[in-house]
Amino acid sequence: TISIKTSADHSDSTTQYDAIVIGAGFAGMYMLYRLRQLGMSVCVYERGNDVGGTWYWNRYPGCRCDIESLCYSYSFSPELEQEWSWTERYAAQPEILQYAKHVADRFDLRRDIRFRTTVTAAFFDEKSNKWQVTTSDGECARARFLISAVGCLSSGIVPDIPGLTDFKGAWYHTGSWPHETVDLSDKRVGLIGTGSTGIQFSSEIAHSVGHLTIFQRTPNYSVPLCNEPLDKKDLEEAKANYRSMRALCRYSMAGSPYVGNKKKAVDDTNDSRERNFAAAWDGAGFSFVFCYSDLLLDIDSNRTAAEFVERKIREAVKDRAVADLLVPQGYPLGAKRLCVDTGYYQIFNRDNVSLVDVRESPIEYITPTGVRTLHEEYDLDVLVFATGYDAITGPLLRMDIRGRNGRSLRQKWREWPQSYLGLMMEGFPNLLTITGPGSPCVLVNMIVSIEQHVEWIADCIAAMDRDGKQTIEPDAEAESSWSNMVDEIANSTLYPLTDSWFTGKNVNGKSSRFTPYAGGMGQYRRICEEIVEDGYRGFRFD
Ligand code: N01
Repeated sequence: TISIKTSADHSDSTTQYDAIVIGAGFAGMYMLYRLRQLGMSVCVYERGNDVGGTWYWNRYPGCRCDIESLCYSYSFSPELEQEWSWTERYAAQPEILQYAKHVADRFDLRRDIRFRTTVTAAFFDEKSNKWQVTTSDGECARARFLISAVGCLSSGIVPDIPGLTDFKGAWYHTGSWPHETVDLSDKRVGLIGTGSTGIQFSSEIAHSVGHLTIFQRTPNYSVPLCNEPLDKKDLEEAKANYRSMRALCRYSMAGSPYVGNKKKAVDDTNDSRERNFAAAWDGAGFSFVFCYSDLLLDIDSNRTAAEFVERKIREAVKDRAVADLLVPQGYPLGAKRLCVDTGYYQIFNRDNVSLVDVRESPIEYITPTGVRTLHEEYDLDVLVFATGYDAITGPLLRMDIRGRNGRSLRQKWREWPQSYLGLMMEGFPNLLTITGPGSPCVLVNMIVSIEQHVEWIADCIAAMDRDGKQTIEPDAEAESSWSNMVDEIANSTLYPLTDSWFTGKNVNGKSSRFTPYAGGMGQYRRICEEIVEDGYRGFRFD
């Protein structure tokens, strides 16, 4: 068997570990915990000052998770589950960050995390079968396993609009919001972007700013969050039933305990459909999209939901011309990730909120005092970019990763980010990607997705150790047939029918493919289990 060191080996000038993990968000923290249980020496590199990943960086006003807190939390420790008490049905960012910090303290994780350190490059040395990793402070370290826990939405995009450097006011991207309080009261705030982030941000600040100008290119479908405090009784009940709830999440479609309606919307009567949509609108939050089984599969069914949401938007927004602009057109509900809000449409009834259609009147440039569109100039004190992310592959390709024969991941993924199970790539032995492209990742509750990958990786490493294997790598055929299947499943859904960060079309020059595995969390988990039972079918060990 392979001898596993229990502490970092500094015997040559490059520090050696058994495993290097990139990122100390929810994925990296749990990976560290599991690798330590295997007795491995581990270094986690984290570019932030603390743990939390997404929830460390996204501190913008209104930031909140739209997956219920009781299931957007780790399931691996029953003690942790019992001692932590969520205060709201949907937790706000500060509470989730507090939870991440609590986990780091409770399991003493920080001593193996190198904060303020960005991994810039990694190459696989075929002679030693080790990964050599270079960091922003010029250090090198080597490890047998390189595990990416970089997240799917961690590479923010600020659009290249001329004049931004001349802007005299303050500007921010929501994904790197300052730690100190940003005083927006009485300010003229401009917001570019109306995805999940822009919708949360604007709903939160509209009441307290001087004026809010929202520059909208594409209206989004949004449904009410229906957040509420969790009282003592709710919590006690949830804590008593954690195990059965987690079991439901693990084998569900979207990693949540919500059991979707098996009925198809097209098969329902108008009256019953209206009642069903109304009930989902009044309580399901994001799960609105599962209130029929075929809303993401059948365009006619989808249209019934879209029409319902359109009626709700028109009921909420008094000014007809503004409502016209807010109603999404020409793409299916949920094909861009469904947004979830608290009073978003209502803010447009306020005198201090205005909506600018930048599809009709594009932003031409940023002036020292505001934004100039084709038809008008807007004076602003603060400009906020809620303009999204180079998603899923972006955070991986930001690093110069090179596998066998010096081949880079950027080259490999130029056309299409092929992987096996979203976990590994042919030509890149012992590189494992938690929630990589080709896995359910962003389509499901991320924590459920993360835990499944982390556990699969830890079990795989333990099996390799038992069998005396040094490296693991997928076969080219297994990788291409998996990637083709991911593509086929995507094409059987409505997701590819619009441009979005799901398809990569939001990034100039990015190859456009719908990369997440859309077959559901439960089905994916079963496939991973079968592959292991089948002796790690599709993988090669040396
Ligand atoms: O990013 P997005 P996000 N000029 O890409 C617009 C998760 N999340 O940060 O659609 C003008 O969705 C762009 O317009 P268009 C969640 O999974 C979860 O909001 O390209 N506009 C779009 O409106 C989510 O889906 C939570 O025409 C420009 C917006 O910017 C994902 O993160 C909360 C532009 C970008 O929307 C990403 O959401 C927040 C330009 N040059 C986020 N460039 C919860 O849990 C871009 N846009 C609740």
